[in-house]
Amino acid sequence: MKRVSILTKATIIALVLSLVTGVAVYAAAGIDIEKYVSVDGENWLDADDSGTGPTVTEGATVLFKYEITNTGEVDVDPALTYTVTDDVLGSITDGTEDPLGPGTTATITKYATAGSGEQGNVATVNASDEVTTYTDSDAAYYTGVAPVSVEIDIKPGSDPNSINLKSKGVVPVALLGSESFDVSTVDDSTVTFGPGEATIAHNSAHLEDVNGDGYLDMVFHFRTQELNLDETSEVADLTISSEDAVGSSYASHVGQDEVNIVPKGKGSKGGKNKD
Ligand SMILES: [Ca+2]
Ligand SMILES: [Ca+2]
Ligand SMILES: [Ca+2]
Repeated sequence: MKRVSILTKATIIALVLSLVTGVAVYAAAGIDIEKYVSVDGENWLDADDSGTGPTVTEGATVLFKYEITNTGEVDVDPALTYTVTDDVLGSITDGTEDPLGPGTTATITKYATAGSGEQGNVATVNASDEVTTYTDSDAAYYTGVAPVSVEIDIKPGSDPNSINLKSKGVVPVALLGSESFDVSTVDDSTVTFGPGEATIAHNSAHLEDVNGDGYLDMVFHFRTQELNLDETSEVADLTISSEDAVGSSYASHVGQDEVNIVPKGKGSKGGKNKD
């Protein structure tokens, strides 16, 4: 007899109460919340514990779904109302306009911008039928990861990569392919360069193996005047953007190379060292 389950104990208590009072005992109300997380809005993970959530690129949208269920068995009057708060996203709903009947579930979806590293947060529901209050909490974890790092070569064939800020011309930048990165799959309209986030100057990029390693590279040209580089610039980033689950753009791949700004500003002894 050592395996008396909690359910059995509860049933016994309910039976005893029923016998004593002559009134059947039901679970009048109760509340449950489950918080889920998704990258694509289709595959949802409960992710209650550290390490069980999805990975999301920093800056992309991460989606959360909250399912709130009245676990009660009978209608209560007044009806069960609820509020949901999230310790990171704040108020999710006050729920008061749409009270929950017994056995019914309300579903709410929210978006957030993915942060860096593992992120865990907890949603809490508080419900009331004006006599009794009920509460439940549930977590969801995800891990924000940096964009994929790619190799680039500013001014292929030149080193240093001198850029004349007064130039009215263009700067060539090669995105280097490798065994694991087929650059021909890159949509050149999603590529930007420099702090000015310049888009490509010509109608399209071209494929060429600029470093002779046997893998095709993609060569873009950007107008120098659109780069927003200045005399203090030492590096410049090439960014490839992708669309996330809600259609927002985020940096999915980033490559960086050095720049040598010319002419040097006042006080700099650049001397005769011409590009
Ligand atoms: Ca969860
Ligand atoms: Ca170069
Ligand atoms: Ca190559």
